[in-house]
Amino acid sequence: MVDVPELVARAREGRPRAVARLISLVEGASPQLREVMAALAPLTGGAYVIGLTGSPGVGKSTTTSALVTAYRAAGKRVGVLAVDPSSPFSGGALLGDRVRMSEHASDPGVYIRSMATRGHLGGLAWAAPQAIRVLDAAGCDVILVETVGVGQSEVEIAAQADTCAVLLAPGMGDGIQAAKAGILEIGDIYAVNKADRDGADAAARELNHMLGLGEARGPGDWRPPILKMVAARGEGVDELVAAVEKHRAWMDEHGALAARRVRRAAAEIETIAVTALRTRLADLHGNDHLAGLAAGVVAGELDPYGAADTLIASLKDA
Ligand SMILES: Nc1nc2c(ncn2[C@@H]2O[C@H](COP(=O)(O)OP(=O)(O)OP(=O)(O)O)[C@@H](O)[C@H]2O)c(=O)[nH]1
Ligand SMILES: [Mg+2]
Repeated sequence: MVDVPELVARAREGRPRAVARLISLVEGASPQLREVMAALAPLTGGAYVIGLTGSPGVGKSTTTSALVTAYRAAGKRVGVLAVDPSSPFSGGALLGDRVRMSEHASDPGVYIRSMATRGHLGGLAWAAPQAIRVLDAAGCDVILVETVGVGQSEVEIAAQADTCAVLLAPGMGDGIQAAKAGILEIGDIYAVNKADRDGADAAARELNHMLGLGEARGPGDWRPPILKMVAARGEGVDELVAAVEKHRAWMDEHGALAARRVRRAAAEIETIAVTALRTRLADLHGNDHLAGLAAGVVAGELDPYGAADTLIASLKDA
């Protein structure tokens, strides 16, 4: 058993091991999480969450690392949550990201953590917001969430950030891939990275065209800018930081930040509730009540809707 108040107090002091421990509790779906989240709740809300998404290999981690450098130079404490769709739910840093982030490894003002999507009942949609809460409560001013733009929950996590940056790179069909993945609807900022390669201008034009097609904006609406970057050389990163600032200011002015955070919390609550219900339903598998209802449906004595209603009603007393 973990001494939660003690651990939270240490995390609040910015001790990296306490922060890591709390995120491990999230990853392990610890029964103590309820207590952890109750203790963290009054400490959250101070961090600004920036989502970065895009196709595999467009330069998200390189950009994230460059953003860390920029925000550190501005004296901010920074948290990084890198979400990886393929690796096991290990909690360790990914090899490639470890290399790209290595310059920040010894900086006590930076927390870097990677999480994988598999291996948990509620999945990433359940775990990521809670990991963000830990980083927020630990005093991070800025939290960068890198998710690869494939898969619904990865895309959603980026979309639920305060500001969502979508990265593309020049190359055949990247824009089309982005459209397929649904990431052309979610960007508050678009950046064509690897602008040192041929085709960056064409990619930016294509993107501009594709964004224009779906446009139904009013005069006061936010217009997502399209930037060009060479993240590997840090070029265009200041412009990205400036665009985030501008988006933030726009949201403040329009009450959009509060609305977005309410939407994010609603999604978080819903995921926790649905996961809890699914766990309870799974516990019913093979139990006599469900078996009895199923037998009734097979025999034609019950219809499946009526049986499901009975099952849901029984959860209330369970
Ligand atoms: N030429 C060029 N290469 C870049 C640039 N930015 C990143 N790269 C390279 O592109 C490769 C992928 O970069 P990452 O930052 O790991 O990309 P990612 O989007 O995080 O990749 P995944 O997390 O695997 O989806 C690396 O070899 C980088 O060095 C750039 O501006 N120009
Ligand atoms: Mg990466």
